Amino acid sequence: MLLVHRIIPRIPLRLSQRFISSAPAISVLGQTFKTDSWTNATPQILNLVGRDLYKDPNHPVGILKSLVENRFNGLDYTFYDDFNPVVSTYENFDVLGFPADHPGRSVHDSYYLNSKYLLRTHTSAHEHQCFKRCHTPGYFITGDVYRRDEIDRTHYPVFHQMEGARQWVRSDYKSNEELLEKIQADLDATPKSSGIIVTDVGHDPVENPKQDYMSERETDLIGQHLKRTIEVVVSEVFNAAKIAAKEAGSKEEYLNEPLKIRWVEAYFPWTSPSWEIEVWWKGEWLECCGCGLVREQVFKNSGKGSDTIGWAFGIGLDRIAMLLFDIPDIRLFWTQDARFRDQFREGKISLFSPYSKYPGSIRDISFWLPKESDGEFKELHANDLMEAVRANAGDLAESVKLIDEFVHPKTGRKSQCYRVNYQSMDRNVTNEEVNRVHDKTREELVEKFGLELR
Ligand code: FA5
Ligand code: MG
Repeated sequence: MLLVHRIIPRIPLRLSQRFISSAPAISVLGQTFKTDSWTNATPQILNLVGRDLYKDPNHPVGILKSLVENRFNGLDYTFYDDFNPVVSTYENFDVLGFPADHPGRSVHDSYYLNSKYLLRTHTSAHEHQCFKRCHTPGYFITGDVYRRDEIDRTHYPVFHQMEGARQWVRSDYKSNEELLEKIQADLDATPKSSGIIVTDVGHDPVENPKQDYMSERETDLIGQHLKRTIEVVVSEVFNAAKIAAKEAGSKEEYLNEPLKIRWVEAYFPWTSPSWEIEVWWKGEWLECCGCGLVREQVFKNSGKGSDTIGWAFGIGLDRIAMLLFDIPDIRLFWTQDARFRDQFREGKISLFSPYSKYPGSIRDISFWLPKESDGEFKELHANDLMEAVRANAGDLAESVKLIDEFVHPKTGRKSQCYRVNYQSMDRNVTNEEVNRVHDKTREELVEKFGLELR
């Protein structure tokens, strides 16, 4: 089914223009958006909108989603997975208190349909709606999120997040004492995780403070409730991964050790204090989830105000699913190849067995950056180069790396060289095809950004 339709084919543009289409409008999931100078969502990206991998019960991302949801079934949470990925800048940024100059708002980092609408960059874009309309104390939201980013085995411009949140309304209780007792009771009712070692840093009272509208006791209890909830998610998932690895015959040392996790302090504009959780997995700390106590302003913007206190977290599903199912390349999630898709079944964690490895084909792009009239060279944002590669190569682009950079001592001109590995997961690629794709990308970079190829 064709869910996304571009009205007019793209035409090449000049150096300083940021939009990719002169089409007057683009349509996404049946809604039409007038384009303007902010429009930078490419047809390749728009084609992925509506694929809804997380709703497929037999897809690794869908299996992971169900694993988490089932754990919290019956614990007063509502599960949402139907929000439109097109959101307003108000929902994605303003309502959460992102400052006007926050880098996340930049056209280099996000995919805009126009100056008012973008593809959500995180599931937090729906927090205020859920706080407003949810009839249970907590909720989960799952969805696809979109970010312009580098190209390699763990980065893809679309990935999946699961948002969790929980609120307590002060006026529901006769006294603050009663409220605190309820939070304590909810904490006691939260399943305890087993077989994990947790390091907790607490929070810095100045850099990562409690909010004025909450007491020390509220902050402490709700923080504990938040952390215990996330620890349950993490231990559930990673212990399942260990069982799957053992079943598949792995004898690796780490499978018999308790899971190590640590809390580190973080910053998000709409939570305070804030943290991230990291998991020690095969020799490195892996960042899984950002979280914190929701700021009063979000509750105010949801029509609730100082009467409500609570927490929220956002967990990335793809990297965890890669570990869980032993999937080596994030692009595999998007393949339609039955040799991938037929390996996974609802409710079951199983390790991926690679069906074959096709050789890669390396090409470099070397160029001089253009000079401005004042003699300064104009930088090319790496994400703009990544987009040009993606636009022409699609999922053939396995990785793109900056491998060389220098300024000419005499002319002061700056040169860069990026290396692209073209490698399909599903088939052999011919040299002719790679050359054609690579040449198109080079031409496009010259036309759009005024680069001089070397
Ligand atoms: C956020 O997106 C916040 N919305 C999380 C949050 C929610 C904080 C609620 C506070 C309250 P962050 O950009 O760090 O935060 O992303 C959250 C998680 O998504 C990361 O921990 C990581 O697991 C995953 N993630 C982030 N970027 C990528 C990427 N490019 N590819 C795959 N996973 C990613
Ligand atoms: Mg982060």
